[in-house]
Amino acid sequence: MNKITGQKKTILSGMQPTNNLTIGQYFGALKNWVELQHDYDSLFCVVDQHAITVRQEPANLRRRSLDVAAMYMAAGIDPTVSTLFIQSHVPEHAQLAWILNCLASFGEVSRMTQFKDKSAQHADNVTVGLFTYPILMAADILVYNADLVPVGEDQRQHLELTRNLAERFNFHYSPTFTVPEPFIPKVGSKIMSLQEPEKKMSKSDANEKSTVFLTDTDAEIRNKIKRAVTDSGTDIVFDAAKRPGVANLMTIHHICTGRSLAEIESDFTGLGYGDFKEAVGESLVALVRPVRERYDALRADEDGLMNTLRVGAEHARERARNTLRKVYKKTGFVEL
Ligand code: ATP
Ligand code: LTN
Repeated sequence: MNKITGQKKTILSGMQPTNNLTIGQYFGALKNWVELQHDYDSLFCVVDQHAITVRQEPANLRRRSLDVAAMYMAAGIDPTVSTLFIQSHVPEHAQLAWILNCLASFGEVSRMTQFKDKSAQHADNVTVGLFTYPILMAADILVYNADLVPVGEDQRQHLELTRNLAERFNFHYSPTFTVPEPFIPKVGSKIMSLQEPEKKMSKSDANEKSTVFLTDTDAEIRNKIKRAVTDSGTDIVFDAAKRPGVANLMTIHHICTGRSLAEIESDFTGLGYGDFKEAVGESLVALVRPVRERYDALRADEDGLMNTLRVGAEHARERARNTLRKVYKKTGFVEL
C-alpha cells in the first residue's frame, strides 16, 4: 500500500505458453502470485508473444495459451481479484517494446545469460526476437508501472535490465515509469531437474522424467520422484552444493508439507532414500492433485475461459493505453 495515496501497489508477471506448467513454475512464481494477489493490484498474463521467439506450431500455441490461462486459475488466481489476460490481446506491450528497443544498447542486451542458453539450445534458428526478448518483458512490466514482479531466480537479470531501461527513459525524457523490484522467493526460486539436478527444471526439457508437470497423474508424479537422481550417500541431509539431488527433493518436500529442512532431516534419520522418496512423492501428489482437478474442470469450459480473458484484456488495455499515450508524447511522436 502506498502511504501517501492509500492505493495498492501493482504487481505483474507472466509465463510462456510453450508447454504445460511444471512444479518449478508453480513454486518459483505462480504460488507467490496467488498469495500476493489480494494485497496488490495484480495483473497476470500469458506471454504468447514471448513464446514465438522460438518456433511454435500455431495450433499448439493457441491451445497452450488457453491451457496456461486455465492453469493460473486452477492454481488460485481469482480473475475477479486479478486481471488475467493474454499478452497479444494488448498490443501496447509490443508498441512500447519498440521504443525501449531504441533505448537499450546492443552491449547490455548481449550480456543476458538466458539468451546465451536459449540460443545454444536453438542454434539452428537464433532469431532477433530471441535476442530482444527481455525488452518485450520490460515493456510488459513498465506499461503497467508495476512496482513488484514475482519471478524465479533465472529472471533476476531481466529485471535488472528493466530497471535500467525505466531509469534511462525517466532520465532522458522525464519521470514516467515506476522502477520495479523483483520478488524472488527465498525457497523454491530454482527447482532443479529430477534427472540432472545441477540444471533448472524446465518445461521444455526433452527428458520428461526430469520434470513434474502440474497436469501429471498421481502415478506419474510418484514414478518421477522415485526415479529422481540422487547420489551415492544414504542419509537425508541438505547440502545443495555436494548433494543437489537430495537437496532438491528436500526443498520440494519442505514446500509441500511446511516442515523445515531441519525437521525433514530429523524425520528421516535412520531411514533411506526409498522411504524419503516415497514421502516426497505423496506430499507432491497431495499438492498437485487438487490443482490438476480444478484445471481439468476449468479447461473444459472454454467459453467461460474466453470470457474471462476478454474482460481481462479490456481492463489491461485501458491501463496500457494510458501509459503508451504519455510515452508517445514524451518521445516526440505527433499526436493526431
Ligand atoms: P522453461 O525454461 O521451463 O521452458 P522459462 O523459464 O523459459 O521456462 P516461463 O515459463 O516463462 O519460462 O517461466 C515462468 C516463471 O517460472 C518465471 O518467473 C521463472 O523464473 C519461473 N520458473 C521457471 N522454471 C523454474 C524453476 N525450475 N524453478 C523456479 N522457478 C522457475
Ligand atoms: N521472461 C519470463 C517470462 C515473462 C515475464 C514477463 C515475467 C515475460 N514477460 C513479465 C515477469 C514479467 C520467463 O520466465 N521466461
